[in-house]
Amino acid sequence: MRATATAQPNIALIKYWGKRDTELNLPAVGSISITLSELFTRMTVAFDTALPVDELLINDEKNDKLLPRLSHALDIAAGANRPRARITSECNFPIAAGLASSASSFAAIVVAASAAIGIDRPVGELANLAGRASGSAARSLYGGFVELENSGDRVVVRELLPADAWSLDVVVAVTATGPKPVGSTEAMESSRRTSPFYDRWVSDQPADLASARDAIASQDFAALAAIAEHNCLKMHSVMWSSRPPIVYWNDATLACLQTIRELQSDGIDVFFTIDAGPQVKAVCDKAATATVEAALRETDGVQDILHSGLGAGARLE
Ligand code: 2P0
Repeated sequence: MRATATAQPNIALIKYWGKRDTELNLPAVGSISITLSELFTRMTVAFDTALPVDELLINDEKNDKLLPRLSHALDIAAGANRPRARITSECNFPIAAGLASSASSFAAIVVAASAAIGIDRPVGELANLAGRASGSAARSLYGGFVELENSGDRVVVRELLPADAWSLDVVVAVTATGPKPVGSTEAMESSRRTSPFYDRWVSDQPADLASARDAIASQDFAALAAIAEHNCLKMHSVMWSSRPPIVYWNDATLACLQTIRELQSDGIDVFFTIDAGPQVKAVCDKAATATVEAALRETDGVQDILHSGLGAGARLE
């Protein structure tokens, strides 16, 4: 009745933004991500028939804000008639600030809850259930480069390249640590309803996915950089053109982009990506990590730097 699982967040290089079916939480577009190694969420689920309601502790503090969605994830993994549970989560990076904490949390809870209720599920099924809880979480079931395919009434996720096949690092420039103004789920729906660019975003995505797949298969850094930056800016254009506008960037976000452009013009293998928050993620060749980290640390407004290699999918402890 009790199990612990660990999952690492993932960073999308080709982004998920928009839903085809809000009831089943099916994405409107496929996506490609990299799973990180150094950041983690470790989640313990203990079902207890004596408990009247679910309880959640994150880093030893009671948290009622995230509880409803995690309770919903327990229903998905263990059935709505399940016993109530004590959920204990340990997370070594800021929550709800655009660092993909929901991906690692929902991946970990689905793995832990399945084991705690006594159901042995293959990884593809766990990914499908995690995706119903939170779209990006489906990708954290796998390590390295991961593709989530958008077809049918379930998500299909697969590893494109293992974590150790390509020596890349991700340097995260943290430019603000508070929670974001609008959550991704609500922001995506607003984009779908109101952005004049939304339909084009959806219809162009297969071409971007194909370009990224080719770049990953041939480990062509320049090609991956070009398509990932393009796809990221396109997603933010959809957000900016929504009504009301969804702008997650701050001054330091833009300053980091400028720093990365300067590094690129010095011949450094680095590119940026930005999610539903103001942090800038710089993906670089491991040989360039120290240079990229130093340059971002000196950039105005950068509060902290995290860095990580590529890592493994979610697993039971
Ligand atoms: C991604 N993001 O592909 C994109 C890029 C944010 C920007 O997936 O509503 O928390 O739970 O399915 O997965 C964040 O959205 O959304 C996200 P839900 P989720 O990583």
